[in-house]
Amino acid sequence: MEATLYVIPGSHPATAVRRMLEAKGVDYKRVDLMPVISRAVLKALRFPGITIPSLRIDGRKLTGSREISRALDEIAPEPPLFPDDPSKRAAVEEAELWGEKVLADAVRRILWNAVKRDKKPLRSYAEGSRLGIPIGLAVATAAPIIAAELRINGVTDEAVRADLANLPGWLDEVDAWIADGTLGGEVPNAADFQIAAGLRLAMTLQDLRPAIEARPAGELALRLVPDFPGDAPPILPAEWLEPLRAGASA
Ligand SMILES: N[C@@H](CCC(=O)N[C@@H](CS)C(=O)NCC(=O)O)C(=O)O
Repeated sequence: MEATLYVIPGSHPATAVRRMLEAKGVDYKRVDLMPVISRAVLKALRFPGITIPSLRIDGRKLTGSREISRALDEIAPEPPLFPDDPSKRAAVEEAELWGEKVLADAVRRILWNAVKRDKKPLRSYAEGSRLGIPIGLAVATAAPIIAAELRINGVTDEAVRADLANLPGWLDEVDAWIADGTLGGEVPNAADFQIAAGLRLAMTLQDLRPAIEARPAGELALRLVPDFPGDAPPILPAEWLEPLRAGASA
């Protein structure tokens, strides 16, 4: 089976799909793209969308981590990413949707806001990638890409402050899903991979990691995504992080 996965270094939904492919034993070629430039490449390749992850597999072109998880279960059914039982499947689909639309979007906003303040950590997110240009050059010329990503993703300070205030409640939600068995089972499901990858990217920010790593949610993220590039030192304003400290000491 021929598969090519288009990724951006440090992309959490792309990492979710990589781990799904690995779990199913599907070999794939990885193509690393620069953010924003990725849009033109995917358009030129006639994918149905212009976002990462996009996957060419078995003659199909797919864009979107949730579209891909469903297609992978058709193409390579074992081990399944969704349970057979309809009510269990509905719970996994709900958690997966939340992981994509709520958690992953928030983590993306938080990361780009941090990078706007200090772009030096960008280099660490590109570790192990093959962008076709030296990493130093990519980082040195990143300013227009950062500006575009701030716009594309609605990265305002207000939005990011709200995300950080919401994070403790979101972590409680993930812990509750682990407790009720929706997440964290023996065979990882699509929601496990989606949510673990989002949390794992969040944990590359030293500002966030202490609030996540010791809880069931953090353990799930480290178990399913042991390796994730990137390490950002404390960057965000201390007062924005107050809700996390309050949550950690509660
Ligand atoms: N929600 C989408 C992810 C869409 C998305 O925003 N992907 C980012 C990478 S994490 C992207 O393509 N960024 C490049 C850009 O928008 O220019 C999914 O789960 O597939």
